[in-house]
Amino acid sequence: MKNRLKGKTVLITGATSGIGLSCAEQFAKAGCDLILTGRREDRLSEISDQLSDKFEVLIGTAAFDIRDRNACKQFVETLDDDIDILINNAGLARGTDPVFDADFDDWDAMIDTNVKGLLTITRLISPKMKARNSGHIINIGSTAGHEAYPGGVVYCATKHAVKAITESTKKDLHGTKVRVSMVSPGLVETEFSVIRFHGDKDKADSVYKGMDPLTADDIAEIVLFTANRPEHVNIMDTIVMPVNQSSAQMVHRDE
Ligand code: NDP
Ligand code: 8X3
Repeated sequence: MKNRLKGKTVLITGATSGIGLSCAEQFAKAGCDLILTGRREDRLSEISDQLSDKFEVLIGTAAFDIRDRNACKQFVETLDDDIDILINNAGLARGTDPVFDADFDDWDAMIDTNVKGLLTITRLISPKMKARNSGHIINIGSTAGHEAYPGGVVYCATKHAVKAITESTKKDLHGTKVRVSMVSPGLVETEFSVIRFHGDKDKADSVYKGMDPLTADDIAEIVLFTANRPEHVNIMDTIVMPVNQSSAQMVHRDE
């Protein structure tokens, strides 16, 4: 496949694990300079060291909480380079309780990260893209942004919001050459479920038991493909599930 990405600067939020980390690896392999963010500073410096040893690319890191709007503003003020590709990936699910039983703090964490954090970064990065008439914003949505399921009242709402934000952002930038896309995965085995179940690893493992889930690399390959299309091609959304999954609750498991 033709590489149209070499030399581009890519900002990835939530690059300390899972899909964001795989995106960092695959975009570095494609010759992109990276700016990686997340809260875990130790992981960011480890990842930066590993990728700079392996690939001839520049890697910058910034550790901050995407829920903190001032921290986001300070981070963007430090950026020297123009961002060619923004991958809005940082996000989480907390809990699977029904609406009448769920924890308010869990709701705040999801809304503040998945919706407000993504919006803040987009608000801060998109003006320069618009001014340069060039750039690509790729949001990580979810099948939960296409189908609401029980126990996912707020997580599904946040991912439906990501779908709406993607569509409105595309329309707000209509007439410019800035591209806006989304990738919407089903079950991907990362740290996602451990975090959703507040650290209960057995419960997290049971989500993927006997069903051959997607990997973070599967999704990063699709993000890379989306970014690597010719400049006149804008993929709006890619909905992707493991073959053993047909909807949020239809998951085939081997005995
Ligand atoms: P991981 O838990 O492995 O990665 C989540 C990333 O988000 C981490 O790098 C984490 O960094 C970062 N993050 C979370 N909260 C914050 C915060 N407040 N401030 C800054 N960074 C934050 O999960 P995934 O890789 O699976 O998830 C990535 C995205 O993919 C999420 O948006 C998720 O909703 C979405 N997704 C996941 C699916 C799955 O089944 N796994 C399926 C569909 C979509 P740190 O902890 O260092 O801050
Ligand atoms: C993560 C996939 O099915 O847990 O977005 O909502 S699911």
